[in-house]
Amino acid sequence: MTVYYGDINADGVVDMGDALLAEGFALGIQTPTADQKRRADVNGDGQVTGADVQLIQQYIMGMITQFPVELIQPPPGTSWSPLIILGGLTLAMVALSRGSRKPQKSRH
Ligand SMILES: [Ca+2]
Ligand SMILES: [Ca+2]
Repeated sequence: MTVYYGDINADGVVDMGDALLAEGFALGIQTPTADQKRRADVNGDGQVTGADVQLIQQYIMGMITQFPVELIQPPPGTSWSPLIILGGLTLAMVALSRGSRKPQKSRH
């Protein structure tokens, strides 16, 4: 199995070196390349923040075995399985139905 997300320095393992790199990106100390940014954004929100650093640390500690981004966006070069597409559609539909159900506040 290829390691992609979380493996920011691309050495095949997710370890503290990657967590430190992610921290550097999150704090703005280091500027990631496009590929590094994609590897570091493990929750898939398009930005590298403390939340991603936390997820990478949790992964290293074995608290999680998968990053949230892997459920919504497979690593580049991976073909989309029908199951993932179905899951993505479900997520999109949930997001849409949530958006349309905004509570209407009466303004006075
Ligand atoms: Ca690494
Ligand atoms: Ca992120």
